[in-house]
Amino acid sequence: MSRILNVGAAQLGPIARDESRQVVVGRLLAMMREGHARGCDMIVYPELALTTFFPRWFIDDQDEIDAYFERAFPSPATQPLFDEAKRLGVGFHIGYAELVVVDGVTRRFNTAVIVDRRGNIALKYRKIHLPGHAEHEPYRAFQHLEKRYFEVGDLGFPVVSSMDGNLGICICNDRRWPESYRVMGLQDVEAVFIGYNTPTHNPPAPEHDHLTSFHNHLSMQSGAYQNATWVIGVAKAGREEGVDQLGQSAIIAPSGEIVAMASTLEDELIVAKCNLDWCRSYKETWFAFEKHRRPEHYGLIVERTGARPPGSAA
Ligand code: ING
Repeated sequence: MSRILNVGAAQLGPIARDESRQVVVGRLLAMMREGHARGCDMIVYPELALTTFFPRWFIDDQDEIDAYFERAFPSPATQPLFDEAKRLGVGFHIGYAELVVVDGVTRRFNTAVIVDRRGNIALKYRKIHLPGHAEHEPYRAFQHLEKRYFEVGDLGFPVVSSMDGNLGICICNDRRWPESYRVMGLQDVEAVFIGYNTPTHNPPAPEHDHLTSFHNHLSMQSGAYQNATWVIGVAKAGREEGVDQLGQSAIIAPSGEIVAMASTLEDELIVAKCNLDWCRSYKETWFAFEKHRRPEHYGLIVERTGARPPGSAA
């Protein structure tokens, strides 16, 4: 009997700066109900799915910044998501800005969780590859201040056995780094959920703008194929507070093939039947890690951070 995970990738259109969590949660619930009606077991929402993508602005008032964060999850505004998921018997993945006080120190992370069909948080992940910059850079048409507003995640890239499969998470820029997938691949991951907010213009490198979509799918399709896992990439899309963000949410098989893709820049649910057993034919042949990997030759990947040309001093 194959292990089938019926996945609904719930792409979000823009969220306005002043849009309340209650209104956003209403949008999320509508897609959860649609997904349930279409047979989904798991609904996948984007990165920072509860608010507008606030790192696009330089905000110097900490209270204003912290208003974008969740101090509890579920919180009163998000509890309806947990309640409805439990009532419908579906699981979901969602990204949010997490504020937590540990030993009297306030910590802030770009976080995502998987909630199982009983409403329990089965996995939490805190974004590790924070793109952008930490200081105000006025030359930019818009900022990308994730390095300012969030700490680097401290949970690694964990994989959990839940919903009858091995599930993992990474967030947005993480999907461009092969290490993210490989660490999960070495935990036998079978489905990776990835929310993203990706502007179609990158101020430091406008010459890449026309390749934003290609680089998005290239990264996720490679990660899927090279680690024999499903990858579900879900966008917050459209023109959000004047910034155009990529859509093209996609459900990608372990073969690297895109089996479903969004075609709008709005709230759009795309659904696919993910046969988790399809991973096996790759994990037991091309990517039988135990048989074929040679870690004794991979030392630089962990020992060295930045690239150094041949002959350069240590
Ligand atoms: N976003 C981008 C990503 O890697 C980025 C980073 C910033 C791309 C600016 C283009 C322009 O898809 C996030 N949130 O990591």
